[in-house]
Amino acid sequence: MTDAPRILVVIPTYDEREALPGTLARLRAAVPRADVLVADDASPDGTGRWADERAAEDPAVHVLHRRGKEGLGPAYLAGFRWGLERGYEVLVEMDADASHRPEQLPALLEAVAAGADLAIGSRWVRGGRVHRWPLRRLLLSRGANVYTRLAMGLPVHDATAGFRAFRADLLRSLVGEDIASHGYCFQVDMTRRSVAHGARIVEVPIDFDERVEGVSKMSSSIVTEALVKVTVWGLQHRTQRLLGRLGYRGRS
Ligand SMILES: Nc1nc2c(ncn2[C@@H]2O[C@H](COP(=O)(O)OP(=O)(O)OP(=O)(O)O)[C@@H](O)[C@H]2O)c(=O)[nH]1
Ligand SMILES: [Mg+2]
Repeated sequence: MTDAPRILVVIPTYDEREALPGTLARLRAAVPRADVLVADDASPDGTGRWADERAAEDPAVHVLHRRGKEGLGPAYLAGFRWGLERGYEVLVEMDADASHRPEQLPALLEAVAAGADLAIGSRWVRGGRVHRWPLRRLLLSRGANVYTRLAMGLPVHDATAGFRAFRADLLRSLVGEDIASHGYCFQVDMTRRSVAHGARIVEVPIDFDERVEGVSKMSSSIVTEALVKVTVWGLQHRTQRLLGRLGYRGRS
């Protein structure tokens, strides 16, 4: 990688007309050298149209229009493919709702520059904080991460985090795989696949802010998908470990 890698921040959006303008302005100010791709799922509130107008004014801003709401995972995968095809060397995930502070992106980029293949903006390492979250959300995130760690043995404290920077080489291997996760578990899926690839993963403490504009897309089906998949992956992980101990190495 060169001294100044080409950076693309992918922001998936669905009905973020209220939140996106502020997030984008902060991002462009915080890391002016990063390009931005808004991956919009045909938001009924006109987010995609607004992003087009913004892109016409600012050559660093791009928009990927998708046909309809398919969830976070497919929007990110499409955004990553778009970026990899265009030669970006570091690709970033960030929410539109300013829960991830653009001002903290440089810390993630520094971790990648220092050798990480994947830098995760983590709420659940020393120095990480969550602001203005109701107890219910705190328990859900904390519980999901403890369960994920125990079930799957992942060496990561915030496996559901959505503020991440990937080195392109790692991401190129991941997007070639069959990733079918839609909601939160997309993040867990990407984490476990990164671990399986032997990626160097660094967790960087961040401040996570509750959204103040727009509405959450969190739903019970997203939580259920995550619970079911993490349980299945956890069982697979344990079975493989057991078979390994018994001397079965599987096909290679
Ligand atoms: N393109 C696309 N983006 C989505 C979809 N669902 C959620 N997003 C975006 O993904 C990001 C995270 O979604 P949020 O609604 O903030 O979900 P969350 O952060 O888990 O929930 P809150 O903490 O309640 O905000 C936001 O930028 C959303 O607009 C989707 O189906 N398609
Ligand atoms: Mg959010």
